[in-house]
Amino acid sequence: MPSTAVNHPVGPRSQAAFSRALNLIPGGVNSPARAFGGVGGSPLFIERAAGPYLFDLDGRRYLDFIGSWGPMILGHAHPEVIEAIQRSAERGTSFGAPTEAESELAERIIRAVPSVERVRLVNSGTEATMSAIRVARGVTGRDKIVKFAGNYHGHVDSLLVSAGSAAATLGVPDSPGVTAGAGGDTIVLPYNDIPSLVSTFDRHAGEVAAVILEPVVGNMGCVIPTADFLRELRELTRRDGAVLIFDEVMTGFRLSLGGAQSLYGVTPDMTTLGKIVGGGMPLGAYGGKEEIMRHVLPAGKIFQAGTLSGNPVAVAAGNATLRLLESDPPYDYLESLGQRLADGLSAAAADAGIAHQVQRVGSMMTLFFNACPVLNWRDADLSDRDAFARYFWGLIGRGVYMPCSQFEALFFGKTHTIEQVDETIDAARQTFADWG
Ligand code: KE4
Repeated sequence: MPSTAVNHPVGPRSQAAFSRALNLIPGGVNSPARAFGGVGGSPLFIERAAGPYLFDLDGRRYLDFIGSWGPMILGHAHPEVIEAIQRSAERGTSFGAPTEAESELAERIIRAVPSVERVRLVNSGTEATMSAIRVARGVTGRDKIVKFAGNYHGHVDSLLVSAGSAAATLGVPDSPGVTAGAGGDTIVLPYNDIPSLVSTFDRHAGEVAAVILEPVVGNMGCVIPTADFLRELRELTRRDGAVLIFDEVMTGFRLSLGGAQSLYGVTPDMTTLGKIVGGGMPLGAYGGKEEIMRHVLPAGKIFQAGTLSGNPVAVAAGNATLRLLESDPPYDYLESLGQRLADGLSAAAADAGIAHQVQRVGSMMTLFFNACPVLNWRDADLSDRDAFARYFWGLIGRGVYMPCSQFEALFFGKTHTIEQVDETIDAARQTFADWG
């Protein structure tokens, strides 16, 4: 674990692998969040993972605080999840026909998530949010949607407007290729800003199909809703007849078994899910009130489809993961680890005289290099990106793998230990000490 000597963070085999990939895949990666664009340098190429650890091509071990950007709440390669995947794959990988396992996963989601009475399984968080927006527009007959700057909902054209995550990290929050037609009905507001919400519903009464948000934001770093924000949003949308969509792709099954909506006691009309719900396999879901979901084809007329939707192998991973979360909820343990890590990182930064904020809900958290609390994208954008990059590389060199952007949340899971949290805090102390 973390040593005082900082190894050269990226070994020769990772560097060679990246050179090869650059000639084959745009930017050498299949998702820009992995490109280390926000911290410079080249990415580590991973050979395998187990529990809380990643192992790169050069045989180096890292304590993983990305967890595949959220799914790995049970740790990597959990034996019961792996066994479920193997057993399912041996019976065939895809049928293009319904299976009982899909109903089992649907039952688990409906049982856990308060807003979900009916659910449709898809292949990613992006598909889930894209579909939910279409359903909301189809059901209400309205065109406009409201999102919040710094929130990321996948690469849906109408939502790639002032987007967070890699879009913010790499400076394309409004991506080329998104046409005025695709984004023209999207209203972008500051997160946590109730007055702008009220004035928007005054000005566009009866025109808003849906408001979509991250109920706890991970994609501009961890930004927490103020006490009234979610409640006011629920009341305004109920009064106006707009569909309230909680994008819980990241927070679902992360913050509690029922996600942020259970934690904060605010029930949306629709919820989108991903990441943990698939146990690390390609699986997303969207659902909500029966009176809304009954309009989805073939029950209703709103089209949404997918060759591999409800794929049996992905569903097996999802069922195994949710079964383990239901039978032995890790949330109290994760809360205690999170408090320890937050307190320790904050103390290390404070002792080094480094301006910072630690913002956390459960096992998602961000250390902002920022002198002020971060309530919205404008605040987050003032964070010191260079300081974050130095922190990131200092920890990598000490065997700790943090998210490669100031505008992402870190995650940890059930296989992380108190000792590993303490070692992470020590690695941060050593890193800050090197700053001189
Ligand atoms: P996917 O299409 O990547 O499965 O989900 C999109 C998405 C939707 N909603 C929220 C709240 C999300 O966080 C995401 C995806 N999150 C990013 C990480 N911040 C995925 C990492 C990546 O893009 O590679």
